[in-house]
Amino acid sequence: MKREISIIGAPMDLGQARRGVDMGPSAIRCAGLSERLQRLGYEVYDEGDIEIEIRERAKSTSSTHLKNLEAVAEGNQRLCTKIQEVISLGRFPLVVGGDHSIAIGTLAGVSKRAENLGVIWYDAHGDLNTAETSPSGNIHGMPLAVSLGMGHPLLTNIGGYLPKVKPENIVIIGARSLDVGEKELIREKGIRVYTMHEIDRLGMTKVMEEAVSYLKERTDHVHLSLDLDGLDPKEAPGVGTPVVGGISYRESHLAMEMLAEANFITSAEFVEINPILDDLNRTAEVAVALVGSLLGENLLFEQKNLLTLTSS
Ligand code: EXY
Ligand code: MN
Ligand code: MN
Ligand code: MN
Repeated sequence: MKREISIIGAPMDLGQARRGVDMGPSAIRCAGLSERLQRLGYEVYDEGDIEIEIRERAKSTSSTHLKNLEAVAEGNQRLCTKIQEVISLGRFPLVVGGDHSIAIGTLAGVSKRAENLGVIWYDAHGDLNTAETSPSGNIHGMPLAVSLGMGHPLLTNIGGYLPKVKPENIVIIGARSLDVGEKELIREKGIRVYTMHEIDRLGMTKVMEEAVSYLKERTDHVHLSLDLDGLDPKEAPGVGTPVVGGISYRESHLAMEMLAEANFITSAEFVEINPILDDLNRTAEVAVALVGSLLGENLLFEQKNLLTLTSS
């Protein structure tokens, strides 16, 4: 049974305008990511960081309002290749960002092996904009649409195939800031969304039970894409696009613990940690604690609760 995890840093800050999110991988390493996983009993390989162009050299050359398009695409192609390499070694890919545009490369990397990739998108936002609907031109607001095959071909064709995910295999959790075009797309494609309203109303237990059984029925691999801005900014302040009224720290742990129990997550990424905007290194510490819960940490006992981490 393989219990090997590869940490892949993706210091991407070109999918949005604020400085500092490229320091996310470093912050999360400082917060003790490897050690936490080793204590749980996993074999941990830190693959280092994917090369990302620096902002000063990364202007878009083509006629598009998508910011830093070519450099975002190149970084994501490298990330995709790295993930496929890690998967071929039978290891669980754990990607740390970086802004959420890196999900384009992650999903391109993990989807290749799946017939029916499932995606849990834990986020205040839908990240479902296209060039036409985006209010900002920021690619970190687009990765889920890109993965559905919608958007600039330089992005949708990463990995050499499209789409990476079917709309019925997506579950969004924590949404509370959706643009008009994103809402239309959600309705048109029938994407399952648990907004904060549903979380308040049903409770996180019910939301996760439903999400897990929905995805178990229809997918063969499930990727968790966790944007730290899904949490309330009081508890995870170091993010570039905070939205009040978010998921609590404890609800987030409960969600991760339920995913650990379900034992069906085959890849994960933690994104949008911006140490410049943080309160010391609090948000990275939250991320590391959530990774611990996702991968089987037990609150009461030192006892190991290793997940299968099936990678094939
Ligand atoms: N919907 C807005 C946009 O497209 O510009 C904000 C997107 C923020 C995306 C964040 C990280 O999840
Ligand atoms: Mn950079
Ligand atoms: Mn996001
Ligand atoms: Mn977000």
